Amino acid sequence: MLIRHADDLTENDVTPQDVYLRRREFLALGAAGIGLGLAGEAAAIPLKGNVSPFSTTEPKTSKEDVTGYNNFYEFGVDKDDPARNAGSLKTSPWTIKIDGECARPGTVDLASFLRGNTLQDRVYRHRCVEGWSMVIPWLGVPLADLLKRYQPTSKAKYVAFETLYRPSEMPGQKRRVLDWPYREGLRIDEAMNPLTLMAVGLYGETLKNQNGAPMRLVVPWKYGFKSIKSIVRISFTETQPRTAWNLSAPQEYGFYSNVNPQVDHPRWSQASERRIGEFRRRPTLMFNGYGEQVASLYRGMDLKKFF
Ligand SMILES: Nc1nc2c(c(=O)[nH]1)N[C@H]1C(S)=C(S)[C@@H](COP(=O)(O)O)O[C@H]1N2
Ligand SMILES: [Mo]
Repeated sequence: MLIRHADDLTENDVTPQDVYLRRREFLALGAAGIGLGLAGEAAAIPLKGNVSPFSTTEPKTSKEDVTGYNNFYEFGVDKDDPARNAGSLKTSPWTIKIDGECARPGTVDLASFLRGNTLQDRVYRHRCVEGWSMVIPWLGVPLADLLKRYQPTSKAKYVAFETLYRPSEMPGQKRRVLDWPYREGLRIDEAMNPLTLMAVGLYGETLKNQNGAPMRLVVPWKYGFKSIKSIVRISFTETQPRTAWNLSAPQEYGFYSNVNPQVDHPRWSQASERRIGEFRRRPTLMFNGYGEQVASLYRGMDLKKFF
């Protein structure tokens, strides 16, 4: 398996044969699924990625917990609701619209995304604002590789993301728990940071619906809610986008939402966390342990004000 720095990977890199074959398998099965008129959740298809130097070597959270203990309010607010209810979501066909401040607006579809990119295997820490954490082996592509193709203009200061709005398949959207669709946003330099991943799989398979199939964001130095699931729109914007949790409780959830043990949530401490599968709490690390990669993005900012 190739081990190279993420920055060294270019579109011209030769795709390893096994990745290529698995992609063909994926596409073939995807097409078969459509042909048979299958509704609901696509069967998990094996995927493979190159090992990334950004991966942590900490023990991974079990696949059962990663796919069974979720936050995805479109399918209910309890941790086991997404696994029970997300089968109703049809993830094929799927396109993401890319618009706003860019020279080449367009659409991405999952199949061409997989054909055009070398996947990376990234084992990331994941810290939920609620005080628990996991270690998850994602498969995905640096978001920057995708965004650059649409040629953001100099006015593109932020990137806004939107989840699908389809109450017939996302029963949680029938209640106004949040102002649907779920929305998130990043500053452009955060979006372009090599850690920021557009994930299409985990544990060597395509994403399960409860984890945000078919494509979801992963921003490992921020609280989990920034990692928006089942994305259908990405917009380059000049002004800071509204985000679902900030709209719902602005005093509790700011735009930045960087993991920060020194800034408590108004209703609880953020100094420690419980790793799912463990019993003792462990201290929470600044930027979730990714300070080496991202601390420079926030130099000179008051992180209590910009929480
Ligand atoms: N569309 C959407 N995206 C979402 C959420 C959600 O409710 N809706 N929950 C967020 C929260 S709070 C967390 S912790 C992560 C959980 O991701 P996981 O279930 O894959 O671990 O997804 C985030 N993305
Ligand atoms: Mo979360």
